[in-house]
Amino acid sequence: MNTKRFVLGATDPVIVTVQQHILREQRKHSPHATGSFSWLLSGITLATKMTEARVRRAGLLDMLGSAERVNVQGELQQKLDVYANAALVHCLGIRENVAIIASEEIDEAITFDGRSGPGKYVVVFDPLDGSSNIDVNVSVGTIFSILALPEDLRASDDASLAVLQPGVKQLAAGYVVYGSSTIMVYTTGHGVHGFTLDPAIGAFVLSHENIRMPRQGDYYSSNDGNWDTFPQPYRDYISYLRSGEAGRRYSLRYIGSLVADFHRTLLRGGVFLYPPTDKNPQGKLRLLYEANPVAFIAEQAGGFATDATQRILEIVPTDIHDRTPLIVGGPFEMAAFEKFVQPARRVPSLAS
Ligand code: AHM
Ligand code: MG
Repeated sequence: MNTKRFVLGATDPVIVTVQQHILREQRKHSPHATGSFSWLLSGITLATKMTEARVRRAGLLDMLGSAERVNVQGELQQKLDVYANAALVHCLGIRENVAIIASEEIDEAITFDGRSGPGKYVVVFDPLDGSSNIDVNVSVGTIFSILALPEDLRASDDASLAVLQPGVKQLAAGYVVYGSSTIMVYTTGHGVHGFTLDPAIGAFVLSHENIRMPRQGDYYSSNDGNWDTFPQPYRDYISYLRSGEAGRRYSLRYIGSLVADFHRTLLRGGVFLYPPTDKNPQGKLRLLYEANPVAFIAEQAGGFATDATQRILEIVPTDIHDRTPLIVGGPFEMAAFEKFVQPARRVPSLAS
């Protein structure tokens, strides 16, 4: 029988969705991959599309304001925090390859399959980052990190042991920003790629391939309201950036949603800092589901992330909700930071 082949013409749109991209990358870097990993990531993209639909219509759906519940961090949960968390728990819970999850909004790690089933991944996430911005129509996001289930974990072990792995062990990390458009950025250790949600077709479509951070940017990003309680070396560093001595006078950009502040820093360069403060002496941001994913992405894009004493990705967590100072930025800014804040470890190969 004669079958007609459909051939795209030069003017036809050629799109690459995030699922296609993941499969293509897997074929390139892990030819024996089973597709299980892309199945897991499709659970995350589905959950983020559910959340994005609510974020877009929040004011029309009684989705604004507090849920009148306090999470493990002692923070008042917003209705959208609760919804975004439930969407991820649901979408990952029906992926049989996910063994354990941990969330900013849940006290303990959750085991899906008793670790005797086929689950081999651990997923850690901040379902809705920047929740103080939800009610005022400012960008918020979802951040995630994927780890392998340790092979030596026994069924009787506490599930959080599977989660307490340093960031260097991440298999993949990413985030979605619900901004003026919705963008997903991910890495599996082979560069950083960005996808814009096309609402007409409901798919994340490749829009930013192989993102590299600029060597030097124009912005620093920190909560200047905390200036008086920043340790002196941080104040000296920021004063240096403002002074023009770095070859340009840096401007301040601060949204108050890590995911949005980091996304700008990734594309435009510069530095984001959340130093220790009087209120948060250990830093405010959470290591496992905020700092680690961002650090993995930054390093893959040519930047670096530190807590001012060591590389973020090498910190060994002791609790799933551990906090850390976070300084993340491009090559120029991170090399300069090293000179101001001791004993920050040398920034590998970025100093020039
Ligand atoms: P959240 O995950 O509960 O929203 O809190 C984390 C947020 C980050 O997105 C942001 O960088 C930081 O808190 C802002 O904190 P501050 O308001 O102290 O500047
Ligand atoms: Mg957060």
